[in-house]
Amino acid sequence: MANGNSGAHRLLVVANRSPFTVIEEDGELQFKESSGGLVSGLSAYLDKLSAQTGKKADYLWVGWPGSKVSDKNIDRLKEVAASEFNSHPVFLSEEEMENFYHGFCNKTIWPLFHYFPAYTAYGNEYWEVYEKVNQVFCDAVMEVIRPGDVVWVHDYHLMLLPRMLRERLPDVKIGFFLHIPFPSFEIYRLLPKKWCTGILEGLLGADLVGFHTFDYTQYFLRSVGRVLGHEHNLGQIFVGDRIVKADTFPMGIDFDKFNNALTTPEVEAEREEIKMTLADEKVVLSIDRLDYSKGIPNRLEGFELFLERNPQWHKKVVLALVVIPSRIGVEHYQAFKDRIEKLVGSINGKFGTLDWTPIRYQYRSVPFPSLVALYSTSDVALVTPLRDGMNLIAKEYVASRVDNTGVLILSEMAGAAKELGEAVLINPNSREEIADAIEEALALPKVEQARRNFVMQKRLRRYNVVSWAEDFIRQLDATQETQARYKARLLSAAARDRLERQYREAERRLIFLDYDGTLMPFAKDPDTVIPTARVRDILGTLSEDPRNEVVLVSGRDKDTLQEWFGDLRMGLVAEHGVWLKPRYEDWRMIQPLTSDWKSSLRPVFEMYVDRLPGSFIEEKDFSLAWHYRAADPELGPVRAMELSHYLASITGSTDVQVLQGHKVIEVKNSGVNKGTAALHWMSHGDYSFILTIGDDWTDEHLFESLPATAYSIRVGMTQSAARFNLRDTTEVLHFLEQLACREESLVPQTA
Ligand code: GDG
Repeated sequence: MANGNSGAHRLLVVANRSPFTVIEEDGELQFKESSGGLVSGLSAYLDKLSAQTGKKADYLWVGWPGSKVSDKNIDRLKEVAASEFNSHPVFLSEEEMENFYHGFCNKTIWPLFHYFPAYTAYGNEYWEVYEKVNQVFCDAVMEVIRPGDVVWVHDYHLMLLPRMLRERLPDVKIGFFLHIPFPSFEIYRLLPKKWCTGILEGLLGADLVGFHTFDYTQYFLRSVGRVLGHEHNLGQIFVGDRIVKADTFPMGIDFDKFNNALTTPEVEAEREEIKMTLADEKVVLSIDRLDYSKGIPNRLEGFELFLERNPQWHKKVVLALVVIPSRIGVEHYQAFKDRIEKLVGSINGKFGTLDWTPIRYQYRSVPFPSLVALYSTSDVALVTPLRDGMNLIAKEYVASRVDNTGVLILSEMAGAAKELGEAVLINPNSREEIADAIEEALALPKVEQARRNFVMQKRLRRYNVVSWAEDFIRQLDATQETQARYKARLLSAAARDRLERQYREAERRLIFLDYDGTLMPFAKDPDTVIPTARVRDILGTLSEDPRNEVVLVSGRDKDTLQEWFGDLRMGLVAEHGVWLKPRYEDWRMIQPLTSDWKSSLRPVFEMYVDRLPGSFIEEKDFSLAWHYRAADPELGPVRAMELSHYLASITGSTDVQVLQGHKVIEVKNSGVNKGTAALHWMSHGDYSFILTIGDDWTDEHLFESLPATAYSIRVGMTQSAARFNLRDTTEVLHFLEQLACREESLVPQTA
């Protein structure tokens, strides 16, 4: 980590590309500002950040500068990158770039995440270099990061980076934003397991993971659940003791930049030129990077059908087709360009005349003034991607329509369609829909055009790229605050010292311990969760101490507890408080109960065992439990919800209650719980120290029944009536071991 002013809170933007491109020619460096969605979008936000503080260095952009330079120019490159572009260059060899950028990024992730599995390459060498390059970025960040910096990682090139950074900087604030779609699980799972897991774990190193649309966020959460087994609550995922939030942030554009550009002399000149050339024709604009995801052939076929069906429009309309060079060198792209050019030739050949060319095709980058001139002079924009994370072109077209006219035809497969519902929405796979949409757009009255654009512009103006970035950073702060609140509940060293002191000083101590999830981690089959020698040792040591009364409070049946712990000098509670066994005494029921209800409910449980493979019934003396830990992780909770609703409806007027534990639904007599069982001990002795540890909500009854001075600890990072949290069973055992050992070494051995 770099030294520096620790008071300065900078934003470190980390993206594959720098905000500039460097070229070395005859030993001299030439710098060119990069265009493109992310760079132009974020620069508006970064400019605002600079303006707010009055100084330029409030952010630093870490990225690859576009080419390799000779060793003698490296220092100079770093210098100019820092002074001119607030940037820190990452250096990659050509071979790394080949396997990383052209390989894993653009031949594996890009096609797969855009639903082109047939184009997806699964080469292991790509994955290895992807890992390696993410590590190079991690090292580059480590070189420049200062305490207090916030790291914002962008896009699919760097999905492993958040975790790599987290391992080296556990407390740094990290946000990640994915600019492309996150695909549905059925597509995502096509990746080899190691990559599936690695990518999700990589992303979960961040505090906040952002997506353009609600669907992408849901698909991500679903993959996290299916692949890693982490559940979420409204997008909040507990990963160990960390909270990670997944949320939706539809990226906006720099609205004013497009809306105010028309009056600049450069744009005016460009507009005049276009108007002179296409004076008598309506213009349908198509502009995209050359990419198979953008649906350019589909749109050409749709235009062709439109011309076929509408001879009255011949010579009155042109399609201005601008294709921006991109990813030159990836084989699909070259083949794709050929296909587009063939189609253009064929359509022009079929419909064109000496004085009319239906498609005006250009393959080139366009400077900003030409781009705005094209947007603002075109009557229709035809945006038909087969898949697109967001699609900024659609938004920029609407923003450039200062007089509110113009019609946007937009694919419903673009993220932008979620916000631009007033556009003419089409399915890009249907040439009929595209042809109909062009016809509809050309005939749409100006008043209706204005009405639609007015609504869309209002939305784009308000949630522009600056609001988008501010919203993201605000959420990132909020996630870390939530995280800090949870962390504050962890049993701190100071609280632990206090607890241990009171423990040592107390004459009589009462200790309640839950078993599953507290002393032992869960397993698919509860019968296999047999206490280890270590657990028995801890319980043995604690219960041997004459000042201790140790009680194991479990939901398990009494025979199992008897078999596992009957030889220890401790109290036992089975079936969540139905059965008590004070030490040296026999088992007894807490109160007279009946189990007649079991026979009528058993068939209901059996029906759910049939409906959910992997689930099973556990029958205890006074309860029935339906376990579903080993079942399908998504169907399980659905069936559990159905079962518990059904049980609640049929047991409403009876004396039984329905409990939901960790992957288990249990029915038992009401009025009996771990809390009522604990009262038995608390009312039979005068204890100056009480400690309770439990992990699920059946233990909450226990926590609530305790006096305020008692120590209560909930295992896992969840809200609870307990005073403290410990992370997991490992921490519990370590804590109890220390309590037991310290005591042993402090108490003089008299025997
Ligand atoms: C990815 C996702 C998501 C492009 N060429 C020129 C130029 N541009 C500018 C456009 C626009 C941006 O680049 C392109 O953005 P898109 O959204 O259309 O698409 P991708 O490049 O595929 O971007 C996409 C985006 O990230 C943001 O998250 O929307 O879904 O695929 O801003 O204006 N600008 C100029 N000349 C060019 O030649 N002036």
